[in-house]
Amino acid sequence: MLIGKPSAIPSSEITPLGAYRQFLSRRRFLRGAVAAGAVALAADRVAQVIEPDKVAFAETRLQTVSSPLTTTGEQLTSFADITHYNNFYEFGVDKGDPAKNAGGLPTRPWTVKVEGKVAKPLTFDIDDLLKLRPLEDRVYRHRCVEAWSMVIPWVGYSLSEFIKQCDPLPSAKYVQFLSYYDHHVEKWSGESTIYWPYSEGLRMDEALNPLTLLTFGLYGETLPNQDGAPVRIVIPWKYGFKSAKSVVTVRFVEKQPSTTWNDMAPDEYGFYSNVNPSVDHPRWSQKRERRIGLPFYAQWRETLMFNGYGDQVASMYQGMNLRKYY
Ligand SMILES: Nc1nc2c(c(=O)[nH]1)N[C@H]1C(S)=C(S)[C@@H](COP(=O)(O)O)O[C@H]1N2
Ligand SMILES: [Mo]
Repeated sequence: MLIGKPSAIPSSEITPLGAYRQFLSRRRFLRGAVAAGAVALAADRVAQVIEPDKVAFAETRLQTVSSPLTTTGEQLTSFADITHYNNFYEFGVDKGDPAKNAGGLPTRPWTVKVEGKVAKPLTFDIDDLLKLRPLEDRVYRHRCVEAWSMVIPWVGYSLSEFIKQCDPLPSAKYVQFLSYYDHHVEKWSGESTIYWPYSEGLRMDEALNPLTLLTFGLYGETLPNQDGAPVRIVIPWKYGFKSAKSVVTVRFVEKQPSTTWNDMAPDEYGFYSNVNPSVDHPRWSQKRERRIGLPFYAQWRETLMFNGYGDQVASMYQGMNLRKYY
């Protein structure tokens, strides 16, 4: 039976994304079959119904190169989990809400405005940003402040490459990122008491650290809306909330910028928010984390200082009391 056909793909080709595509193509086939009517389907019509699936994926496929900054050896979190267990409060407060509600985010046309302490303000079109540097595959551990984690194959290039193009002035000591905000599109944003737009920020050296990724995709494809399309920041040694999604403004500033979670609850969320197993959140421990998607007996693991990226980032915090600057 044709509906069963995708399962004929050899299991060696079933990557987490491959399995997800099979699931989608099966679903699309069913939808296509309904659209074609109850009339018996001619063989060539069936082929057409299946074919567009490949086209749809081809449009979102990104050309990538491998990266020396990738993390290896850990099992990747499945595409399904990465795209259905999200925090994106503009689209609702439950983990499943962004996947359901972010479909209306208008990701084209899209521009990123650069302002503040720069030689001159600039606006970049997303399609030019995509071409600015070769896109790298970078697998990173992703550790949320709520003590869960994933392993995600992101696609992007170092934020530092973008910052070079922005020509910041010597007075620029911090970078602030602002997310897209339109309460007509993001009708769910009223479910929380956040002051929109979502804002995050980094000290300049953190922003320039090669690990900090300007991120356009995951699993080799453009970002799904719920993961922060069309462009987000990823800072693998910090808690997930530092990584602003769907960025529209990059602002270079002299003083530490105000940031969403730090403003909301400064005792719970510091500006730095480096992953640190020895500094607990006031309401829960940060010593351990639950890896999403693993069987329950294998989920819990020790959290690593700087999420395991200490070799590359610890020197930036030398002499700083990380209990005070949490
Ligand atoms: N604009 C915006 N960015 C955001 C958030 C948000 O609610 N809005 N949530 C943050 C939090 S708390 C986390 S843990 C990560 C989650 O990223 P993910 O859904 O891709 O795993 O996005 C961060 N970036
Ligand atoms: Mo988070």
